[in-house]
Amino acid sequence: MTTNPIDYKRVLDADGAPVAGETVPAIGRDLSLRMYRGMCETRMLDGKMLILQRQGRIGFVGTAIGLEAATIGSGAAFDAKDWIFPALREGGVAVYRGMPLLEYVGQMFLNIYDTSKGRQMNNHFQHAASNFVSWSSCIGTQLPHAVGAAHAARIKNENTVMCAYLGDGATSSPEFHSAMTMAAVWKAPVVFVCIDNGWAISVPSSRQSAAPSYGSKAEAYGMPGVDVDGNDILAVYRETLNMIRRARAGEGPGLVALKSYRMLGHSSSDDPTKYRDAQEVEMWRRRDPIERYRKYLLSLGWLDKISDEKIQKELESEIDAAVEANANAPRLALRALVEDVYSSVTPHLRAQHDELIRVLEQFGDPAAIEGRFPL
Ligand SMILES: Cc1ncc(C[n+]2csc(CCOP(=O)(O)OP(=O)(O)O)c2C)c(N)n1
Ligand SMILES: [Mg+2]
Repeated sequence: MTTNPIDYKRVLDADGAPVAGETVPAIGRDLSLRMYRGMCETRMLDGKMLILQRQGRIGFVGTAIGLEAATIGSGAAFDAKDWIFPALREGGVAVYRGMPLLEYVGQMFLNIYDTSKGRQMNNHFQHAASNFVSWSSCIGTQLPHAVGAAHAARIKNENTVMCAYLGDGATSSPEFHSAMTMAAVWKAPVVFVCIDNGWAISVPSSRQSAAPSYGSKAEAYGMPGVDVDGNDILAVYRETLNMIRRARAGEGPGLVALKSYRMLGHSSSDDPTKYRDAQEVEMWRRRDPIERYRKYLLSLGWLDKISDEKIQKELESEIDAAVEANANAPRLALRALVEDVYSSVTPHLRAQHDELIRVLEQFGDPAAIEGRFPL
């Protein structure tokens, strides 16, 4: 069991210099820069989506600002053939794995580019081509799904590993217990990646559990657990990869607990100043994961001011182009509400659809009057 003080695995110190005696993952320049780009893309997307939300153009945003090392570092350790079962903040991992920005932003607008066809709340991504499963707002439900998929993959000899993301809050869900129990009993090839971002809405992670650490929870279920400095992308990558390798070799599941911090509110509907201390936020601002990794890349000469600016400019124009293409994209047809679930639309769904059309014809298009029905 992890004893206090918690031994958070680290590769880079606070200034981005390798910690003496720690193994730096041998990932080379290209992957190192790809991961950096993924972190920057995640942050920029979040910033741009927040602006759209504040402009009233999209309904909701939950950001990963401050968590980019935890999300991208863990996501990058999985193979393309592996499956990702996201929690609430891993949209950047979908993009890293190849989700087109047009679809990402389309999911935010809930228009024709949204591959869930408006059946999800926005900011709930999916990308079938990269085995990124549609995420669920119901905390913890993805965990048994990931374990079932891992068990099936093992029976089918597929050599795939499932990634089960969860937040600190999700460790209190019944599904966490079921999933951890069965994963270990079945020796299922699944890696649980718990991003402890300090908060579950207004509940601090220190009040979520009295366990010595989130990583220490693994022991009771009979699997290894590790606590990692979640703002150190190289430590996140290294420790996640260790667990993936074990799982792929048939040695069973593992839990990687990433200590990080949610810099903004729970979502665009939340005001975190109501329940947390500005000093705490300030302390974590000084531990920014992107700054830390940038310093490391600069020190190696793999990045310099000019190439960094080039990356930022490219990202900005790619994201702006995706926003532009979405801003005027057609909305989904109303009939999309009832299509695709059954091979043909059932009588009761048809009746509901026809009733909706009747109401719209009688009272007018809600979009034309900013979403309000004139009732
Ligand atoms: C089953 C269930 N219970 C409660 C909620 C309300 N809820 C939404 S997010 C959240 C907190 C989740 O915290 P955590 O798992 O730490 O994820 P984070 O938002 O910090 O990434 C809660 C309680 C929910 N969505 N589902
Ligand atoms: Mg949390």
